[in-house]
Amino acid sequence: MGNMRISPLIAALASAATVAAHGHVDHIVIDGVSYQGYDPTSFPYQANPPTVVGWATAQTDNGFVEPNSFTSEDIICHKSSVNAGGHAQVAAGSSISISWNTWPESHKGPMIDYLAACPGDCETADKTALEFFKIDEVGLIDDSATNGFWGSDVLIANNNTWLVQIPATLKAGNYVLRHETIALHSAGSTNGAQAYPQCINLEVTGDGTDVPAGVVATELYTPEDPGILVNIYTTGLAYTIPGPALIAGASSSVAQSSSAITATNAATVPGGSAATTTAAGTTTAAETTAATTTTAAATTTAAATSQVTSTAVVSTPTTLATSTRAATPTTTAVATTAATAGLSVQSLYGQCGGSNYAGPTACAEGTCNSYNPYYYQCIASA
Ligand SMILES: [Cu+2]
Repeated sequence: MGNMRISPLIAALASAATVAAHGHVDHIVIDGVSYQGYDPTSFPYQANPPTVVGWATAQTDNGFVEPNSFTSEDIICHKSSVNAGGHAQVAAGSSISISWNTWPESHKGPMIDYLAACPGDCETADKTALEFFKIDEVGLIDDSATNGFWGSDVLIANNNTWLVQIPATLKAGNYVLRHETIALHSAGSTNGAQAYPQCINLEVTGDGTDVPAGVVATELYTPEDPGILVNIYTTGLAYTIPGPALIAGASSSVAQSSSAITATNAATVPGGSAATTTAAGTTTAAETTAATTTTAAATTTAAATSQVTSTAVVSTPTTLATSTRAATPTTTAVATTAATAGLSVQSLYGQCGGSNYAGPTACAEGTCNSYNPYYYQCIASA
């Protein structure tokens, strides 16, 4: 298909037909331990939904927040969000695997993660006062792919899972992780972008001292930001990821891979001890079965009866690209072999070199330009 572009109209029709395929964060995995997320499509209908690490929302259709609502509370942690009743513990410097139940390929856009420190427990924090700082962002990676190869495409290629690293120097304490994709398939029209923020409560441990400055979520974006009002169906797009700059020292993303689940925990409630020892959530089951998921009260009957459907968590690392304007080479990825496999010559705007890159280094058109040690790209000759 080469550089053929799908028109916004066709894309809009396609999205209308696939509304049911929108997704949400089903679970997260920290050091092999899975914690259930908030399921907006089922929990609101349950008399006693489980206490989870994900914030509750009222978007039972897996919907989105439109740009006209970017200054409303809905943009904080999604529509009518309510603080999660529990949290998960994570060491500063560790990575969290955020697993969506599904995501439609047509809904291309950036993947962005923020943290905000809670003054006390995040379970009772005032969401309107949370000040978010950005800890990772991946936007348009390869414009030469049809309609571009985006952060959302990396998510999909990695089993609908996104890996984010908690900054190693972060001060210990309670934080809200705001994980988000912004679908841009209709963003060429005013109020056409779709934000899908979801929040998770974390208790970060460690001996760091950094608490980066942030902004309240209602000031993150405007409907006219170049990364919000943007036609992605053009060639040569230089995409600007919306929101504040990454915090100092952060790389745009860590290498994406999925995490095998070896245990399942319930969320820890405030005042409770670590989840691994709380009675309510005793670690159970799973026993390294990759397909195990997240029932809060994972019972020993598990496997056969638990929601075997949702995950497909595997430990096979993917080799997808993430962009790299990184200060810390050790945590950056690159690769792109998936996007370029099978090609002996790279196309215009495709990657043509960089550490860990295994794809073609010759450009079919233009010349191979080195932007940094991790990313070379075929660009039009001057
Ligand atoms: Cu949609």
